[in-house]
Amino acid sequence: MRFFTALAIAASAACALAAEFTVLVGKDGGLTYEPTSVTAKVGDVIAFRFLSKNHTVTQSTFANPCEKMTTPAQGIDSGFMPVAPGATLFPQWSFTINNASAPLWFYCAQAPHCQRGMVFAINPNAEKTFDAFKANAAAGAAPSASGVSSGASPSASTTSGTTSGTAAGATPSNGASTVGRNTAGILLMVALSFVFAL
Ligand SMILES: *[C@@H]1O[C@H](CO)[C@@H](O)[C@H](O)[C@H]1NC(C)=O
Ligand SMILES: *[C@@H]1O[C@H](CO)[C@@H](O)[C@H](O)[C@H]1NC(C)=O
Ligand SMILES: [Cu+2]
Repeated sequence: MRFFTALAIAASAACALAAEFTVLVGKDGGLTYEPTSVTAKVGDVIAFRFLSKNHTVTQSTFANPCEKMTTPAQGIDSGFMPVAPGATLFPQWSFTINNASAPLWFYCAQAPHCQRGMVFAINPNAEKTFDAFKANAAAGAAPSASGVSSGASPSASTTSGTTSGTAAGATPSNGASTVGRNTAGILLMVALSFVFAL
């Protein structure tokens, strides 16, 4: 009983502190992620909203910006998210940060968007900066950095855009879903707290 109460409090606290970042993909038809990087902590959700064309959010390493990460683990990948011209519903894909110490690197796999600078970073640092990553992408250059494996540990997991915890992948949802999901999450936490407190 005491354990469950503590658990409920911890769950509520984690929930209250977790932030959600919304990243706009292809805003105004551009080859862009907006913002280009975020600083996130464990539990934060990074939600990508695909606004145009046919882009992806694909995890790479710092050293090889335009290639999907395969080691030390398979990178996560939204897959292609086509958006018809004039669409009013936009696909959304998100995942949760589970290690804020590891910078995470992403690009669009629709050639040649990555080489044109369509890259994104989570928690870049002084040693591995977003600008260096982007320059590397543009150059299509072979890696010069040595710390590949340390920066490339798989520290994000994919989840659907709902609180039901369905398997990884892309869950098309409309533009208003962010608010709905947050509200649902809070309600779920409140419900869990209640159950645990009993
Ligand atoms: C999106 O791009 C991929 C890769 O180029 C392609 O295979 C797919 O057919 C495209 N989807 C649409 C709907 O254009
Ligand atoms: C988090 O990432 C850092 C940097 O890559 C790594 O040293 C550390 O072991 C990771 N922690 C966990 C719990 O995976
Ligand atoms: Cu793209």
